[in-house]
Amino acid sequence: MPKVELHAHLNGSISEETLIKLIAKKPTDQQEMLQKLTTHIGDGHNRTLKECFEMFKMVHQIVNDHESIYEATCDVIDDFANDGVVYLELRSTPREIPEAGVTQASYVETILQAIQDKSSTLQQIETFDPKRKPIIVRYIAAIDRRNSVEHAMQTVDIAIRMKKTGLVVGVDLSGDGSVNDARELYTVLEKALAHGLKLTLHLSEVDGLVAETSRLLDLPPQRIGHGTFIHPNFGGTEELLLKTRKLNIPLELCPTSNVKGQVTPSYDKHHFYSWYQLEHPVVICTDDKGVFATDLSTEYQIMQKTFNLTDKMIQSLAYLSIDYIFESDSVKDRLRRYFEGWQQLNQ
Ligand code: 6MZ
Repeated sequence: MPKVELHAHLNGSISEETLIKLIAKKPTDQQEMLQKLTTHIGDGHNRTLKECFEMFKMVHQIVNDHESIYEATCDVIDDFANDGVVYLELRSTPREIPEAGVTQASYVETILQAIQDKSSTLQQIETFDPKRKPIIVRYIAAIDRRNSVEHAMQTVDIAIRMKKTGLVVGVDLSGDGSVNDARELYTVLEKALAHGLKLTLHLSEVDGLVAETSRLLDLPPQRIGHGTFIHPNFGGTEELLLKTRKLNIPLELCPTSNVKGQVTPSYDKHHFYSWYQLEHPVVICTDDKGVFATDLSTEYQIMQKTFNLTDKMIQSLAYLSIDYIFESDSVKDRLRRYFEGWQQLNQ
């Protein structure tokens, strides 16, 4: 089934295979140490979310120069295309790596180069053809909330500057929700909006962020990452629910991430269904398909099985996700025609 992926962090999405390949290219004295890093959570296993954030830092030790950033981005795009993803919004936090000559700007340029080299043209998203696996890729500049306000402003300025490439579509706020108060980033995020960038914010991924979430919803963002603790059934409040509903802000939901990161006790207790029943827009996503050892097809299958959804319901979820991409109406129309082509062949 063709799909769109709207919530994927680059460094969390790198497969074990790619990381092994990247380690093999490092100086021999580093290889043994890098091979010992734990970068994936297999099925039936889980970690605390804090431990997951440590795993991202381990991946960062492997993806630590222009070459590895480029190669990792290319491989992640290939992985998504092979899983039937036709439109991907990939997000990543621009990282300075002084010892490798990487600046925030060159970090983003490297990713954009990989996107340019790997992305299909819009013309290739025309009629569905099972033999081809086209993919359109866009970039979202991520702000890690553990960094300073100045760092976040630099990220937004780079995104604004590179928007003219047509590949940079938005800004994300992510990172460990228990670190810092994201209300301090309000004006930075406002600037992104003022320059025509879209916003997707990790809101209430963890408990205890009601005041912060309420304030950031005032921006408002065009999409919400996770929103695990927004709905009152899941530790949120009526006010947050009403605000989210009134603004009709789509939620990007990442079931395996939430379960393996111990934010949600089990799939059947995932907040997906409460929003789905309200007919509130939701998009199924992977978050970090590498670290959480999953892919988008698996996430759809898990939701289908857990909540007894029919094939039609699942297909409709995937199709409606097109409405929430950070791209123009003409790109949306093209994707819709492509999905409809698949539906006609699979009725
Ligand atoms: C919040 C997350 C995340 O940016 O280096 N990230 N932030 N919640 C999550 N749920 C599990 N998963 C990943 O990719 C890794 C970075 O993405 C964010 C974190 O800031 C992490 O360091 P990039 O490509």
